[in-house]
Amino acid sequence: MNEKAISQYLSFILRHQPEQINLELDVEGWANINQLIEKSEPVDGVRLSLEIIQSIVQNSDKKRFQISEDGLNIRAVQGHSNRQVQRQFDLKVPPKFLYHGTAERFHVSIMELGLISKERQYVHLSADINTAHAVGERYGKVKILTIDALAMHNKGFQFFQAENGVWLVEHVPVKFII
Ligand code: HQG
Repeated sequence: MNEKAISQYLSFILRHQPEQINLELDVEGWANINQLIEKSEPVDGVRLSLEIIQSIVQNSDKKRFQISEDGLNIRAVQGHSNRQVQRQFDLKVPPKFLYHGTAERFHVSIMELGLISKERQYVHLSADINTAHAVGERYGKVKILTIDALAMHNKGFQFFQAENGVWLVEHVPVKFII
């Protein structure tokens, strides 16, 4: 079984395109697990089952998914682009610095526009450089940006933290990128 491919499929459905399989997500991102199992397409020839889903949720390196306490529902905790989902995250005071890993080739544009969320609802930041590196690596030669998060907070920017530790903010203006 290709756990990575199944995890990517779940990310695609639960963050971006539930419409593709006519699955409903509520405003907090929850989908009914039985409906997900019924409606999902096979991944590399493997049909989703409750056991497979539970194993993916437990093994997800970034803790991308959450199963509700009653076991009935599943969601991606962050990373949504789907506009049906408008999760309420807790406001949190960030540490002095947060990090964002990106590609070197995006740097010029970032230093013009700041960090923008593009397709997603938030810019994603991490508290440690290694995570930022892993995120940036997906795009090629990595550029790590240090964000003066506490200064942003002091200017009234709202920071949120998802259940898996990822920091979220709507936009990072250029002057806070160190
Ligand atoms: C870049 C994955 C040009 C930004 C990761 C990033 C993360 C700009 C890309 C999570 C820009 C957007 C999110 C500007 C931002 N000009 N480029 N002004 N502002 N960008 O995928 O942060 O494995 O939407 O630097 O690990 O890369 O899927 O965001 O390179 O946690 O669970 O535009 O997704 O998690 O890309 O990644 P993304 P991200 P999963």
